[in-house]
Amino acid sequence: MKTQVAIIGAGPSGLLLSQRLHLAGIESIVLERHSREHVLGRIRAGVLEQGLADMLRQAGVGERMDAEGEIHEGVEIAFGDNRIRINFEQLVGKTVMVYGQTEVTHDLYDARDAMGGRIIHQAEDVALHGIDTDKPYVTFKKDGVEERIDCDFIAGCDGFHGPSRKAFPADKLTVFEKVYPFGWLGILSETPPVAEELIYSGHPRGFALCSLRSRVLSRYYVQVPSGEKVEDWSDDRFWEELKSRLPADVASTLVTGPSIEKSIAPLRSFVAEPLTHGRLFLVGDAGHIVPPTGAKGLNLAASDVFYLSSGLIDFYRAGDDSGLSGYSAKALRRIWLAERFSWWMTTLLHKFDEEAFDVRVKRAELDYLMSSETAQRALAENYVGLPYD
Ligand code: FAS
Ligand code: PHB
Repeated sequence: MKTQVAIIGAGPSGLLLSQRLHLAGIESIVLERHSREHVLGRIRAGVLEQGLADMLRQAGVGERMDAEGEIHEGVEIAFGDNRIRINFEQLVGKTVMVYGQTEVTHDLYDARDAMGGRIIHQAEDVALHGIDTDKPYVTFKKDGVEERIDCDFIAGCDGFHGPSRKAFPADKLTVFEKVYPFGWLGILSETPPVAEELIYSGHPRGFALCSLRSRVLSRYYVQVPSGEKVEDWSDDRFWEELKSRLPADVASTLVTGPSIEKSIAPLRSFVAEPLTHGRLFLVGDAGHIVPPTGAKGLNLAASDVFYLSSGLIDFYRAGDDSGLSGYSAKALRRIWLAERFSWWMTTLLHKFDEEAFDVRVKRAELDYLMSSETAQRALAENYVGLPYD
């Protein structure tokens, strides 16, 4: 097989990149290790920055999002009964779209199908070759048969555990990592959300988040120590723990119900530098991970796709490779700004085994946030998403 861009991974990064390239007349083939059902069974992000929402609209994939998603003008930050609403609209004149990553992936799949996109599922043993030559290629097995795709470029959209980052020569890659001593136990329930907007709650027992997918589908999280097993968390135990971490009036109106999904996600901050080696480009979780406290994971994948697709379009249309050679530096600048914000939100709102001094500093940080419009504007500016340029 031959194509212009071989894309490894059919998550949001790979599918959105394939869609944007197709609309610019650039061919791609997407290789995915799992089935479509498996990919669509994942429950992950819930908040889209305006930049991602606009990209989906431009890619012809925004209709259902605009019909079923919710525009949110703010979020609530609570610490015990101290609460502050961060009013994005009033502070920075922007909003966010609440629409599940699962639905985004669904919509991208439908768009790729409608345009005859080539997505090969259950591709096994994907391997990258010749990435530092001008004729790279990818091999894989499909139904036991060895296949090969010759291409001009490879986009590694294969997430944190994929093969692309591992294809870098060890001496050409530097990684920066912080592993947090806790994870998020998340639950999806067919219950009305407890509030109109998201509530991020810090509490001496640990962090909790009240989110949603629609007016009848709620998404909740509680911080749990690393090593916790999801099977040790009955629904009742989850609901009691969640209530114990929320302001009293919120806890009293919480509608509980059976979980339709329950899982634990570990939290880490991770960046690989550079994101490019030869003809291979890392995109999304393949190149970086953020703790989900800042709702940045999916949104960073989107800005990577924007930068890389723009560079590829300039290359194929005008022979201009400046976007490709500048991709890593440009993407990493926005990545590190989001890493900082996600680390800050996580440190501020989660329970750590801290020294007394650190506890007091955190209390002062919260006091400053609650009392300073400037601090609230800084949070709002980062939460809605820093500009792509
Ligand atoms: P993805 O991991 O989504 O997609 C990578 C794709 O590559 C997958 O489909 C995988 O099957 C495929 N792949 C891997 N290895 C392969 C191989 N060898 N061959 C072929 N294909 C291969 N972000 C938020 O903003 N908020 C959240 O609440 C949130 N929750 C999360 C919960 C979990 C459990 C995880 C893991 C992540 C969460 N994230 C969250 C982050 C998440 O949304 C990512 O940022 C987003 O999925 C990034 O998209 P991709 O870069 O496409 O990576
Ligand atoms: C979610 O709805 O899954 C969600 C929302 C905001 C976050 C993280 C997760 O910061």
